[in-house]
Amino acid sequence: MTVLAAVDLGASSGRVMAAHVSGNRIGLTEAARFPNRAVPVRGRLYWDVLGLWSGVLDGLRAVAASAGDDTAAVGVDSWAVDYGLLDADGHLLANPRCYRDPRGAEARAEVLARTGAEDLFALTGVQPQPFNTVFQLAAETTRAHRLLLIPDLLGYWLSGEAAWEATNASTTGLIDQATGDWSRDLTDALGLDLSVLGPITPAGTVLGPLLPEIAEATGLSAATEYIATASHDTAAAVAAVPYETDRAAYISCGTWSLVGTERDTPIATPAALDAGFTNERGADGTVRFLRNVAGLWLLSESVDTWRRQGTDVDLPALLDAAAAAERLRSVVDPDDPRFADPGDMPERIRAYCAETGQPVPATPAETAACILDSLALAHRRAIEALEALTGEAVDTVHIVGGGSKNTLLCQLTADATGRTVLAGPDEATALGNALVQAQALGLIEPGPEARRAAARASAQPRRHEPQGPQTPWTQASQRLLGPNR
Ligand code: LFR
Repeated sequence: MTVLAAVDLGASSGRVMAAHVSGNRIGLTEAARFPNRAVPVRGRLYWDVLGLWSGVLDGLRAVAASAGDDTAAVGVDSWAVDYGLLDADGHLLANPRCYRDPRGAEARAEVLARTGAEDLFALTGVQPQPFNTVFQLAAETTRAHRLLLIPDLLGYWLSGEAAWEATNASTTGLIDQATGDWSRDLTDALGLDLSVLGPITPAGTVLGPLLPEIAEATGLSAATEYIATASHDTAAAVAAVPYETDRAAYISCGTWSLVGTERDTPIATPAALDAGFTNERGADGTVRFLRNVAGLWLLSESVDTWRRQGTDVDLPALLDAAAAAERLRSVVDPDDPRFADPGDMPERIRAYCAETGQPVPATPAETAACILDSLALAHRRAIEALEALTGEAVDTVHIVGGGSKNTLLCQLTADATGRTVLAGPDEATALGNALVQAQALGLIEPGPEARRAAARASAQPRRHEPQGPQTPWTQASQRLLGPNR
């Protein structure tokens, strides 16, 4: 049996999964998991990329120990937009910053003053979020020789080959959506150095074998290929959605909830800009038309805060208590900018509720209920906007990724949207990473249809039908967003 190593780096953990391919079915087993978190230093926020690198090598060693020479390839995906800068000899110049670092917001204002938000959106199709690579880059003066996004950086360390993989490159805000290539007009206008970027590599490109020293250090065979998989984690997750109908939307649910559909063409209209949507590229060049909703980040930051303050939190018990709590007692807009930075989330939620004249959540259970109700409402808002912008009805919502294990959030999303929710796979990112690798090696037929069939063969989603009346959700939605949105 062929084994593929899918390295998946998320904002709160990294993992190396062994993907066993048999026919068009992929079964995943976890070889290693290690924590990840942004590290604050003097008001700045960094990633511990060398800690991640050590975790990746340990994970590959574990794959080699169990699958040995059956391991045909390795592919890496991670969150988007962040990068490492290299000198002319290929050495890392500085520790990569985290996208929640404050520097992007200021640069965003300066860039938008020059380009205009609507023109920039029309050019790139990418929602101008403060963390986009374009704004981060505009905030730094660099003598770098190369810029590599995080998965491409790790791929370079593993294979010696530099690549600029298309799905992740599409998130940078530096690509002209009409050509699919870096926009020289934009980099010239902003005074950015285009020479740090190289040719775009399609997802599913075999870059070549692992470097000999990496094969030796991990115990993998010297013939193991490195594949530029769909290296944006969300693109990998979307590549593994087990679609059953063509009227389905997805929510890739984890730190963020990415709510969208796959299309052939982008929508870069002022209405899409206003509604917070973006156009990113998927495997096989599809357009991932989606909105970033602040996701389970609000809950994970709350849990961290309680633990820091000495309250012992058991997550399953907390979710049971949140399920039993009164529904829609108080709701927040999870996308309010005050929730974007790391920190005391329960306090910010209390302040939001007090300011908006709602009951203030006093206990962890009430706070968790508020967060999950609010996320379900934000999912509903995004699905409704999606339908309005695409003119296409959505009857099924696939929730994939780690958040699909949160059965309460899945049920509340079904209730709030009035639509069937299909939950899982929870390891969609690793599965999509492996599916794209399997296609690159010819183990699975090429093209999106064969990939979706393989995703269906590899997953058993859990079904949630909407329960209870829609009226309370509609009323809460108006309370949250105002009657006109
Ligand atoms: C999800 C994700 C989102 C991206 C955000 C920041 O993990 O990749 O798609 O907008 O992280 O990179």
